[in-house]
Amino acid sequence: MSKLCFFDVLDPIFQKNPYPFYQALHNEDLIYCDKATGAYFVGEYAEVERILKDPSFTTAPLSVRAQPVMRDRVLAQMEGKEHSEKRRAVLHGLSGQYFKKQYHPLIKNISQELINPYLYKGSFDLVNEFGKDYAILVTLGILGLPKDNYKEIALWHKGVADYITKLNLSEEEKNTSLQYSKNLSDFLLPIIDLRKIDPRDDLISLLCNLNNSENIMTDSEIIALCLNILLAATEPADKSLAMLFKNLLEQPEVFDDVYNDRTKIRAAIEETLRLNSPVQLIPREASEDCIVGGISIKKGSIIFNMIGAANRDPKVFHDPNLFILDRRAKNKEGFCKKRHLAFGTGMHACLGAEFSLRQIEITANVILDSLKNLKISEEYHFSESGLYTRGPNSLLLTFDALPKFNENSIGNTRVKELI
Ligand code: 2IO
Repeated sequence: MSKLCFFDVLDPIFQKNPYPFYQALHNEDLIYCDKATGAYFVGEYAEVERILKDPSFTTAPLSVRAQPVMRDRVLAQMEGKEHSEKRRAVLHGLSGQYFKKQYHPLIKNISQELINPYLYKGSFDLVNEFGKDYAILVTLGILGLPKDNYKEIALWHKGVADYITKLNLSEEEKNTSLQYSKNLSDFLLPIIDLRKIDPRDDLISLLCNLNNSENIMTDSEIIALCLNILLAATEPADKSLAMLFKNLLEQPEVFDDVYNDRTKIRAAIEETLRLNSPVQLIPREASEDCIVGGISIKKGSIIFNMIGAANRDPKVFHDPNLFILDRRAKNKEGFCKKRHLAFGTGMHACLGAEFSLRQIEITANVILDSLKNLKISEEYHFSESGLYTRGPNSLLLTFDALPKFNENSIGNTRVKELI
């Protein structure tokens, strides 16, 4: 039976580095319980998997965590026919059929355009000078939203994300988040009206025209679905991309291996998602009295599934704290008994999983093809943050700068042709 261990989820030591807490959880078979709120934190792989697959652990926590800023129910709050229909529709909009034609060039162009200004510089911060803009621009692209004021939308998105993912927001911060959510809604509403009359080939048009005979969606339902996608597609993207490059560049021989054989990028992304899961917590509520890890838990209790801990469970992953590129290929040797839970599991498992893997793969290729002699800067100090969604605060990289365009020496050669 697990031991109940009271802790403070807001403890700065835990926030700074939760990984030793995860290790203790596995070594000593613990379930944490937050002293202030009474919420449980479960990290054993088998229990997390069971809880996520068992509908008696509901997504009710999202009605307080997410609904106020999503302005209506998100997909994870739905079930039955409504859930399967809407989920299938969004999945279809993100599927391979559109990917090659639309999303691949979109993602590639955004990545290239964002990287171009740094080609002559020889250094950049992959999180703050690339990843954050990249994440929001790709999401706006797939939704088919205008990009002209993307910086403002990124700010509003951050406010909405904070409301859901920060565990200690002040009343003032909550009000700012609610205002930003309203701003996003005001931005979306006229576009939704346009797409209803004149649909285009984008996800937002698909959402607007989802209404079948028995199920007419209200504007707030459409907005909630748009905000759901905006958040779920943006929030983890820069974090995963930066951790991928950090993991690769920390082991130069692994970097070279992937550089020379790009089919290995997928494995590197998957291993990054396991080791540095961008979504660390998935909340559920016990709809009846239950037993978790042998401990009795009362109906109505909140349970945070610690994805970051489950993905380092030594019962499932050999040497769980190490980045092992071919871990999944070595499953027969016990390196990886199951797939990571970074996308969750069960009926609410991430519907953008395949899309996001392809997205990060395309961008990683653009970066690898554009930047030669890529290294982590000697001035770089790693730090990461976030309890719910977690990622590096920055990632300073250096590479060989292209020679500056010089009219006298290269005459009429256009910069474009040089790249
Ligand atoms: C609105 C937390 C980035 C989702 C969400 C809280 C619902 C759902 C998730 C992920 C990732 C976000 N939950 N995506 O954990 O849509």
